[in-house]
Amino acid sequence: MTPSATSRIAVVTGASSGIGAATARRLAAEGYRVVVTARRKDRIEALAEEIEAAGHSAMAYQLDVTDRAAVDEFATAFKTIGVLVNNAGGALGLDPVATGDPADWRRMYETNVIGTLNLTQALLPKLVASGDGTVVVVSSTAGHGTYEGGGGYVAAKHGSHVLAETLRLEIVGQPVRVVEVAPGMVRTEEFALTRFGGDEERAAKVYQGVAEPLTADDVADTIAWAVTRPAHVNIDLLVVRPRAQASNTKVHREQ
Ligand code: 8X3
Repeated sequence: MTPSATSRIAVVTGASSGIGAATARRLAAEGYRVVVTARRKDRIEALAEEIEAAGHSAMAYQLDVTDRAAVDEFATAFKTIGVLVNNAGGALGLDPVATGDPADWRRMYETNVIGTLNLTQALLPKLVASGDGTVVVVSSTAGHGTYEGGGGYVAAKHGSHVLAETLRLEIVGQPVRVVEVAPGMVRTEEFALTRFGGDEERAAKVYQGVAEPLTADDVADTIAWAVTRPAHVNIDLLVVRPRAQASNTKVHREQ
C-alpha cells in the first residue's frame, strides 16, 4: 500500500458492512481516497473493488481495531490522513445488568471504546500533519441515554461519547475537528443479528412495525455532511433517529 502523501485520505473502520461500508462509498464519491478496514478481508476487498469500479479511489486493509500492534503498524503506511471515521463496534446481547455476561461487556468496551482509542491515538499525528483533519466517532443514541437491557452497550457507547468530548477539549488549537454522530434505530444487515448471536427472529423484531428505520446510507449522508463542512466548522454532535423513534424507549410501531 503506497498512498500518495498529497491525496486526501479517509480511513473508515468497520467497513465490511452497514454504516462503515456506506460511509466509505459516500466519502469516495466525495473525492476522498478511502481506506476501508475491517477484520473480514474478503468483504473489504470486494468493497474497495466496487468503489474503484465506480471510478473512485479505495484500498482495503485488514485490521482488528482492538489489536494495538496491528493498528500501529497500519499507521506507519501514512504520512497524512484527512479523515478518520471510527465506526467499528456493535452490541452483544440485551440482558439486564443482573444477569449480563461480563465477557460481553468487556468485548463491547474493547471494540467500541478501546478500538476508537487505538485508531485515534495512532492516527492523530497524521491528522494533525494534514493541516485539516477530522476525527469522526460513530457513537449511538445509546451513548446519550439508557434503556432496559442496554447495559453493556449503553455503558460502552457512553464511553465513545466521552472519548469524543474529551479529545475535542484536549486538542483545541490543533487543526483537527472532532465530530460525534449518534445514530438511533438503523436497519443494517448485521447490527441486530450480531446483538442476538445470529437469531434472525429476534433480530427482525427490533424493526417490527417500524415504518422506516434509518438506513446505513442515511447515516453515511450525515457523516459526509459533517465532514464536508468548511474546515473551521466543527459539528460537535449529531443525534439522528428515524421519525418513528422519539427516544430510545419510545418507538411507533404499526400493528
Ligand atoms: C444502536 C441504537 O437503540 O440499538 O446503536 O442502542 S440502539
